Amino acid sequence: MKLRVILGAGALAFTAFAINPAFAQMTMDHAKMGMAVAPGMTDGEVRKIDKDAGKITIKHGEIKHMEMPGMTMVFVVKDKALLDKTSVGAKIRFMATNENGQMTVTDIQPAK
Ligand SMILES: [Cu+2]
Repeated sequence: MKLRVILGAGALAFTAFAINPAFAQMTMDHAKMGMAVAPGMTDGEVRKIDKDAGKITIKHGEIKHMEMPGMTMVFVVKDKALLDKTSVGAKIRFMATNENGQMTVTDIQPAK
């Protein structure tokens, strides 16, 4: 008898999850992601380079594929060798990605 009550409560909880507005929202966001802008190079200017930490501070323009407005921020570089390709004050074009919540630069090219 007691087991039956527990099972009943479990089924109720599952139903509540299925009709939960947060769940519906999650599904909608996923659909929106499918229409997201394809990743592309972003314009920026190097403000600071920390080779030991593998970090670079970039004043960047809008990053459309990450829905991020222009700002100055610190990125982690995927490969520290990328930092040898540029210098403080340089105008660059770079590829930014979100790797497990960490804003990461995967490519740096000099701006033309
Ligand atoms: Cu930013």
